Amino acid sequence: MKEIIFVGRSNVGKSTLVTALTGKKLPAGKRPGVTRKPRHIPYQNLQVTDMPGFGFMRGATDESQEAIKDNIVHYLEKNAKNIALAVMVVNATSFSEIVDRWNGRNEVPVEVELFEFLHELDIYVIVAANKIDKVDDIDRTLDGIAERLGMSPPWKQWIDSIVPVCAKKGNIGELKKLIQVRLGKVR
Ligand SMILES: Nc1nc2c(ncn2[C@@H]2O[C@H](COP(=O)(O)OP(=O)(O)OP(=O)(O)O)[C@@H](O)[C@H]2O)c(=O)[nH]1
Ligand SMILES: [Mg+2]
Repeated sequence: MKEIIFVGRSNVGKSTLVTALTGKKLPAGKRPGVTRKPRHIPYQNLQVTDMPGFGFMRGATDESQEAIKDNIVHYLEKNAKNIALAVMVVNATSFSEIVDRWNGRNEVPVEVELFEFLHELDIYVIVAANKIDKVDDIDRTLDGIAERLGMSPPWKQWIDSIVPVCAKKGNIGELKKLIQVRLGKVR
């Protein structure tokens, strides 16, 4: 069965978004590190996979955070052929700031690394800019996110690949449309 995979940093709202999409109530929470194992939910004639988040996790050692990241990479490599598309969820309110902080230390930000890795595996990626309810200037914020992922602004040039969402309020209509369009192409 083909799958749609939801990936991203911990606490960005992956599980909330999967719940909004599938109707299946999943554990979500204020603290990072709620989802610890890939969780599969039936959706149409395929399955949606809610992945653990990478990065900071409350109560987890650096080693176990690294191990979770390795597991995600391994999972993607092993299942790449079966993955119809990936939804990379980002927190629209903090994405650019985090990326700039890493770049300032001459490190490749994990989310940028993941984005490129998915492309290397030939997996189509839709970037879902979540928590958009907390953003004042949506266009400016999305321009900044697109730019940091190598998509030159304005973001509206990339409407097949980047979409604002509010998982908490269930405002995910545009994401649903993008998923449908993409699935129509791979089926
Ligand atoms: N303001 C706002 N908060 C949101 C939105 N979506 C999710 N959240 C909140 O963000 C927090 C984390 O949500 P989760 O769905 O658990 O995030 P996750 O990415 O699955 O986290 P991990 O499983 O730890 O990786 C929760 O407190 C959610 O209520 C949104 O659209 N807007
Ligand atoms: Mg989760």
